[in-house]
Amino acid sequence: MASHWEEFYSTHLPPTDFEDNRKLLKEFCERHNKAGQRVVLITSGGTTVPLEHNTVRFVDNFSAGTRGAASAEYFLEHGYAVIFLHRLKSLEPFTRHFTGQKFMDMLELHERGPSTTITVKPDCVDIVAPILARYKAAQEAGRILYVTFTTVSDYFWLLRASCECLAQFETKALLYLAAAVSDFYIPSSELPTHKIQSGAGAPTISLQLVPKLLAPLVSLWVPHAYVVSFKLETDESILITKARDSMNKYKHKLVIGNILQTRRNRVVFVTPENNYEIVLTREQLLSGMEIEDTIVSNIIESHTEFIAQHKY
Ligand code: 9Z3
Repeated sequence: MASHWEEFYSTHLPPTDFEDNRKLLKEFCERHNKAGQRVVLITSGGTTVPLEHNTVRFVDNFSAGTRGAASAEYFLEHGYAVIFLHRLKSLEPFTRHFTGQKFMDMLELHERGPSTTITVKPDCVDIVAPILARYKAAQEAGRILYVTFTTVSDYFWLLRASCECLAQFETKALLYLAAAVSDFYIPSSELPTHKIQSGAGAPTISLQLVPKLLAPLVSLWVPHAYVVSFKLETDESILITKARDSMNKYKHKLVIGNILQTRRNRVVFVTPENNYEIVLTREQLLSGMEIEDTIVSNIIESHTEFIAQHKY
């Protein structure tokens, strides 16, 4: 009998731009693997669960993609090649620093007819320049690949395709699964084609469990990689138990637990050996420090040890 995840792939079509993305992933991975690079797959942002095939309405979640986008910058800084698999329109590395009106407020317009120019305000140059320099360096070296998803089904297809390309890196591949993936969905076969009409009264919507892809990912798709998953909870009293359960079940290398409201300043690392916390103080947060800086440094240290242990 086909497992739950196999059944999912046999009953859900890949996204329309799937083959293009697969080609890009293949090219990116082959180039960096040949160069002996380490690579990280970062998943980031929330997934949607459509309520209709011609989707007008969908179920979504809170994730802004801050964790993934910030972490991507730190992995690039440490020399990793980065596949940034993220929700369309969620935060992206580098541009995340200039969202909303921030960007406009940093510019000055000098209207001189045909020789009109735009400059960065002098007091903003120290903010923009280092970010721009890091952005350009990553682009010019071709060290980051952006791939987008919207629905949970798109995400599933692109995650498996990414893993298929990452397998060749063996222990040099790191998976950093920070996306907030829906646990529930409506299978394609049960979706109405057209917009749900209100005339028929309030609909009862029945969701089903999505397959847990961490199982085939760890044991079949990238069996030699260093896999890190995140566990989100809202109830502190169950966080560590749930994170530990996930580690025992999937037998990967690290689960990072976090609570919705405190996720920017506190996380718990649950490893096969122990648990430990990373906490930022109010002062550290106010000074602009980001918890992802420490999370990424700690993971890279463990990934380096892991690679060394598996060399023969
Ligand atoms: C996380 O726990 C991430 O840290 C956040 C980051 C989504 C909380 P933001 O995008 O938030 O910076 O706003 N990601 C994993 C969430 C998740 O759904 N994990 C599954 C679970 O908890 C397991 S894969 O059951």
